[in-house]
Amino acid sequence: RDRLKQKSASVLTTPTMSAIEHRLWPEIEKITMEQLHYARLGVGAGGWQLFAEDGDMRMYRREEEADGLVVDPLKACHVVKGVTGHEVCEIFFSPEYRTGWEATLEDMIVVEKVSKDTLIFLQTHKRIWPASQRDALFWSHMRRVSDDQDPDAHDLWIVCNHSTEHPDYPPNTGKCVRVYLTVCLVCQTFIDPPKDEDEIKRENITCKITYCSVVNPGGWAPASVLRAVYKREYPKFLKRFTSFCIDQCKDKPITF
Ligand code: 16C
Repeated sequence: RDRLKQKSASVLTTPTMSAIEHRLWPEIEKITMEQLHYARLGVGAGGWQLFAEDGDMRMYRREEEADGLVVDPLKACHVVKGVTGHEVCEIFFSPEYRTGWEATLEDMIVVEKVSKDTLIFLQTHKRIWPASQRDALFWSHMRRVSDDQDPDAHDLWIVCNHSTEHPDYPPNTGKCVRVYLTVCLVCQTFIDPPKDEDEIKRENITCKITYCSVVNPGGWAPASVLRAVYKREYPKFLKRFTSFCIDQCKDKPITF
């Protein structure tokens, strides 16, 4: 634990100055902290139903509708060996990796670079027949949070994505209907300590992942099709994303 704390001391513990000065900052701060709290609540209470299970991966959902549209919240947990929470969050956040793991993506641009830990993305996603194609405009914020809840005080990283507006990219003007999303990925690193004199190797590291998502389809989409699509696509996403992380990190020095 001390070694992990020492390793983490050099990394960012607070958001960068330019993010704090941005017009969206109060919202980014509020939603990110709310999402962290929500992710840590677990699935014991709150009516979560298990819908997918594979190895250490568990996926839960709650059936919910808003204005006749399916908005089922999703919560997933997974345990991945050989990568740190910082590495997993970096890969989820950084635009350079996205096409390597995001299978539903058709196109992506960075609309604004708020700071090195906060970006605004515009994405178009593959069309689901018979609904219209969807796009999403959202800020994405990544940070390390000191963990005062856990007596072991493990390293904790979060990426939070939340829909926003931008005057240059108004919704529903072209062929796409805009979806509205709140997503978070929370990662904790655990080290199974090797003998004192040994350095920490990838085989000694485990990353515990919690992924939460609520997506409002923004317009008509048949409920049965939508539920069938997310039951197939979310497990596919988490398996593909985590194996992509393992593959990206395996020959690189560990980033705590
Ligand atoms: O969190 C994930 N990815 C992040 C980075 O891209 C980010 C993006 C979230 C996108 C949310 C979904 C947008 C609509 C997708 C349309 C689905 C196309 C499926 C095509 C199948 C051939 O936070 C990982 C996201 C993993 C997404 C799994 C799929 C979720 C389906 C939800 C249904 C949305 C409504 C679509 C209405 C037609």
